[in-house]
Amino acid sequence: MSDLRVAVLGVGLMGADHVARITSRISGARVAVVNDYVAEKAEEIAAGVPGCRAIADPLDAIADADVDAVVLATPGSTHEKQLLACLEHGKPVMCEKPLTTDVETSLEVVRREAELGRRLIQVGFMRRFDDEYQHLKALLDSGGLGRPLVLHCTHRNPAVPHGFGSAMVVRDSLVHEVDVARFLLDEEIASIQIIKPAPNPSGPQGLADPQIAILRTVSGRHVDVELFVHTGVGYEVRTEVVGEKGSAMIGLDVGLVRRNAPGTWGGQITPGFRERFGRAYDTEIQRWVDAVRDGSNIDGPTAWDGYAAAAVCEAGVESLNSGEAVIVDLVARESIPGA
Ligand code: ISE
Repeated sequence: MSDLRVAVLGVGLMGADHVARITSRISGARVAVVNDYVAEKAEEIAAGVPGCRAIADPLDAIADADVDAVVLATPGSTHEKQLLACLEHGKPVMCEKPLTTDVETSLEVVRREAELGRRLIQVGFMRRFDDEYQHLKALLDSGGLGRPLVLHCTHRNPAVPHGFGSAMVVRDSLVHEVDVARFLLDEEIASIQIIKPAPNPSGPQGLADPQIAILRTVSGRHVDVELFVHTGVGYEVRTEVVGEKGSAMIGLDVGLVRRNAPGTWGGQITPGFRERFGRAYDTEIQRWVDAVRDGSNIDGPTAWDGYAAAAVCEAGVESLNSGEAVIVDLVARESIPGA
């Protein structure tokens, strides 16, 4: 079977990483086309990949006869149009989060895919492919902790790019914890409240950071998340599950522990999400490529997962502004056959 010909749309940080991984670490696929709104960037990347062309218009790239499948790493605001084009051309697509930037369009994408009667969209919640999350999920599914009751999550970034506002903490960072909670607990989130403690005086002016999110699942289970995106320290993502028969934690970042400096001991903190989740991204893309090649098209989070996360984040942003707990407005999944 010949290699899957992939178009990578958007070759900024994430997209360029995906080009490099498909070209050097993934089997059964090659990057045939790249696109970016900065045309020179796409040209430059294409020049470094054998057999790859840059196509200036993302919709032309999707429609191209030499493209079998698409990776979307474009800005979220462009996803809706690009996802609908992938559905129209019947091309499987791996879409980096968010699915789209608002709940209505996310739901529309879910509906349109369901109407097709086959799944084509996978959403890039890469943590589900991380070894530690996989182990934790297997432990929960085996009943090893009894019924999981409480989830404590820590999400700390050393810094965020200029212009990253308080709502982006919810939509861009918390969204991963929302997916983790849904994945580990296997149920939807019913409500969310965001609390804004005194902000870090060393952080960007006006940024509500840290934030504490309190989520309640449909069956009443509790999830709390500390979001702190400007710590100046490192990338710290920890998850602890407390169940009826004990607890388990991942993300302790315990690599090498040194004890050879006078009076101190310690190790290293992972600097960023690409280092922390690099292997998870590789696994995610390899499994997606394998799924497209065997005709199942996706092997991971679905468009519904993208929509459900968007609905929780939308309620989260409302709570960020009001301070009150907000009920998540999610349509009944059964009302969309095939979703
Ligand atoms: C970033 O966009 C990511 O997706 C990272 O995984 C997350 O930890 C970070 O907070 C986001 O800004």
